[in-house]
Amino acid sequence: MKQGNQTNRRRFLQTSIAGGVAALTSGATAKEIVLEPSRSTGRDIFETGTYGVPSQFATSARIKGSANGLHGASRTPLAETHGIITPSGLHFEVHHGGVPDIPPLEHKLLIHGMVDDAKMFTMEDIMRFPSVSRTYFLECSGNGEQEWSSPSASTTTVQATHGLTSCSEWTGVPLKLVLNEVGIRTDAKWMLAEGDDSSRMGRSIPMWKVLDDALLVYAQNGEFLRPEQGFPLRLFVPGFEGNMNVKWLHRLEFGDKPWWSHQEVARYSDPRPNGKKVVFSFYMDAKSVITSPSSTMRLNGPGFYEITGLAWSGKGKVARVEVSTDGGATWRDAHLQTPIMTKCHTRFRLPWNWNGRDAILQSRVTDDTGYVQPDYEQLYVEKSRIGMMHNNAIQSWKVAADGNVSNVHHV
Ligand SMILES: Nc1nc2c(c(=O)[nH]1)N[C@H]1C(S)=C(S)[C@@H](COP(=O)(O)O)O[C@H]1N2
Ligand SMILES: [Mo]
Repeated sequence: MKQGNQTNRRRFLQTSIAGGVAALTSGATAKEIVLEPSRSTGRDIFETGTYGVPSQFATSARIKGSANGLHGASRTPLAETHGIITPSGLHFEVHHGGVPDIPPLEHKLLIHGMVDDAKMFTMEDIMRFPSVSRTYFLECSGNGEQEWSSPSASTTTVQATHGLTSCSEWTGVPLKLVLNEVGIRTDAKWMLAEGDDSSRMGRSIPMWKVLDDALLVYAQNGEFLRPEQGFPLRLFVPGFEGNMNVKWLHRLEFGDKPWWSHQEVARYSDPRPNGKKVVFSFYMDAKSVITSPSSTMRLNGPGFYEITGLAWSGKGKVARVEVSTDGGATWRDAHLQTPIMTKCHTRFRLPWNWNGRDAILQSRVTDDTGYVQPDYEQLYVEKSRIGMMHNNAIQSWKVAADGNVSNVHHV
């Protein structure tokens, strides 16, 4: 039996090499491989607790309270996540007033204002409505803020430059179903969503979005929301800036005009070159970034590497991702991994044979509205020279001849 496995293994390695991966410089040849005898019995099921944890050898690390000035933020280590789903425990977090611990049996959602019948819903009431599960990205509009205002150090990783985006399967109730129970008056044009944390986060959401795809979310990646993501209930407005996805949701008020809350007037508004500020920008524009190779990684000599990364758009699906290895002089289409879903991270991949010379890696996404991700020069013109929110410019990583990859911001 064991003999058979060894032969299979040898055959597998031989076919791989014959199959055209000869450019790989690492990996032992079959004749060097000596299989160890079977291991002794491993750990028992419950030895590491009743909830599974990653391997002790998996080194994914979070940066909590990272150096971008945002109050209470952690970032997703994008270089160390695979596929499109962010593990719940690595979902980025932004808290304006800490994380409250809310007992779900005590939690209630008040729906009032321009409605026929104001009502209070328990979590049990909400979960009795028909639910849906949808995979969406969530991105803080402050993602990349530092890169825009004052380009950060060459050792800044993709976690620090782009880690305020994550992607999960969210389960919840379409908000419009619940609204049938209260009867929204026809003159209601806006909804205020308010959180039950100390920041009392309040955002005005336009009625058309409420009736389109807004969700009352209670679960994430197959289990209840983490406290940090808004347990027991959060508003989800797919493709809209993170801030509008109000966590610990306890109040929805309907009215005929926006509330001009502190968040929308002071913080989540965008300066423009003409000195004016744009409010209610809502959408996260199409954006992409190469997650590997990326800053602080090291390439082990010339040869084959896979360039891979993530692309997304708050307005729809990713239609195309192009990759440049020469600082934007030439571009090649990357392979888009299916499924490609609306308002969802899409994984792209491109094989690359590195010749060992200096290279500048960039990615550029086009979404299905035809919108193309801008470079920094375009961003300066279209948005602002010194910006804060909604940086979706093309990111550049430099691969030096010694294999070291660094953040060169833009070229
Ligand atoms: N109640 C409440 N909702 C909130 C926040 C908050 O501080 N309190 N932060 C907002 C911001 S700025 C962002 S970017 C997202 C972050 O969601 P996450 O922590 O689940 O990633 O939640 C938003 N919803
Ligand atoms: Mo945010």
